[in-house]
Amino acid sequence: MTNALLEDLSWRGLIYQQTDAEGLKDLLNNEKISLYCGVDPTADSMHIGHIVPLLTLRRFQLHGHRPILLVGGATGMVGDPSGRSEERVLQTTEQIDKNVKGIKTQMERIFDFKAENGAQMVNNNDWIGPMSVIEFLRDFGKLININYMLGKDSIASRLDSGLSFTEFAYTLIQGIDFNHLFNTYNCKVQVGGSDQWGNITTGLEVIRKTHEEETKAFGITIPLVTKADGTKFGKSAAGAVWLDAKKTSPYEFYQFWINTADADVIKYMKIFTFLDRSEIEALAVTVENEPHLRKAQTTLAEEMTRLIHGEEALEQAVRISRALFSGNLKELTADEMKDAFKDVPSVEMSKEEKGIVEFIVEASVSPSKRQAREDVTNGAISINGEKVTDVAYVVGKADRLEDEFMIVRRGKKNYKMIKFV
Ligand code: 545
Repeated sequence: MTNALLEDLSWRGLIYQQTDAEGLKDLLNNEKISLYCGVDPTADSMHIGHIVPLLTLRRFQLHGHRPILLVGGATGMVGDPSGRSEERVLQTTEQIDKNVKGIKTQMERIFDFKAENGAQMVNNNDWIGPMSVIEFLRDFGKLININYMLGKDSIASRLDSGLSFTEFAYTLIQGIDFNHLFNTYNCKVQVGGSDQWGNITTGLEVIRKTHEEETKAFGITIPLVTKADGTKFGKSAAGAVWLDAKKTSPYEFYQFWINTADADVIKYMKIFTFLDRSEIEALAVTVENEPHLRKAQTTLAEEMTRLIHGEEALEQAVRISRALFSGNLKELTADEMKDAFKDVPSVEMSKEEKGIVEFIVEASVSPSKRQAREDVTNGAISINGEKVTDVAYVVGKADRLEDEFMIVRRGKKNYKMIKFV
């Protein structure tokens, strides 16, 4: 027998390792389960790499299973050594509390909390926090052999470069979590990125040692998202692509997906969107036959921006993109312009009134007065999307947006942001 959900996950390339593929298939064919994934509050926002396991949990939810979303209020205070070559700096409890809030809000967007199989949010500080050292060592430490722990990648790879006892103990705390959720919610599966394999299997070890022979739990890991050209996934010119709109605006977020290479776009649609197989396969044909239309990229950008930022933010992102493409800036608000031109070169200038020719030379828009005069008369210069063709024009207060900035364009695509000080 096959299982539709697992077949879909494997078609999407979402399965890297499984602890017991046959056993999991039987389980999913026989019952609706609870399953979990954890996120540590090491930052106040997730970036797009972090959400792949959560989106996978959402796929389980769409098939009737119940997702449990764990925020690591306790584990965040310790620090997971998995996938890291250096010891972490401890965070303050205030910082962690703030981060927990940010992450919870972002998780809430992705799931349904009201359905019969509504998502459940938990914080491991609720059961790890009150645990005493003696309880930790006697009830759990005793179950795990040091030799077993030394075999874990996250630990073995750090033995030479250095690993504190604190980070060494991390995997056992995550193991206790899985056991706790197994006991409390009958949670039978943990999902995580490939770096989480060691922590997930520690949990299975704790469950196995504290339960009867036939009790069974499972682990699945998801591969790291890669790019066809070998560069790191999830980075834009400005750095990581965050879910927090204050760190990565919806317009930048939208542009990130729009700029996906043809060689990657179908893979990303499978990993990140909830479009079904036939829709994605139809888009794959357009990438082959009419790549210049960038239909798949547009759909990917729309789906992702709508999911993370909502319909209104998506519409705004599309409006900014269109205005920039057509050069018709007049339809944008001052805020939208600021957002759209965040990455264009900028110069600082004084608020003193100046003739247009002098102004664009000082702003380094045109290289010389002679060229500047020619640019203006030829209609090559515009201010905030409005052509200026009169060499006698005086640039002043009326040209400043919010009395603060201005967008000057020379030719088709050369934009400059002027900031007034
Ligand atoms: C803690 C307690 C549990 C179960 C899991 C955890 C967290 C886990 C971990 N996960 C990573 C993480 O990154 C910080 C996010 C910053 C906002 O450290 N020990 O929390 C990442 N995770 C998602 C994927 C991951 C992983 O959130 O699993 O592989 C990245 O893709 O690194 O009981």
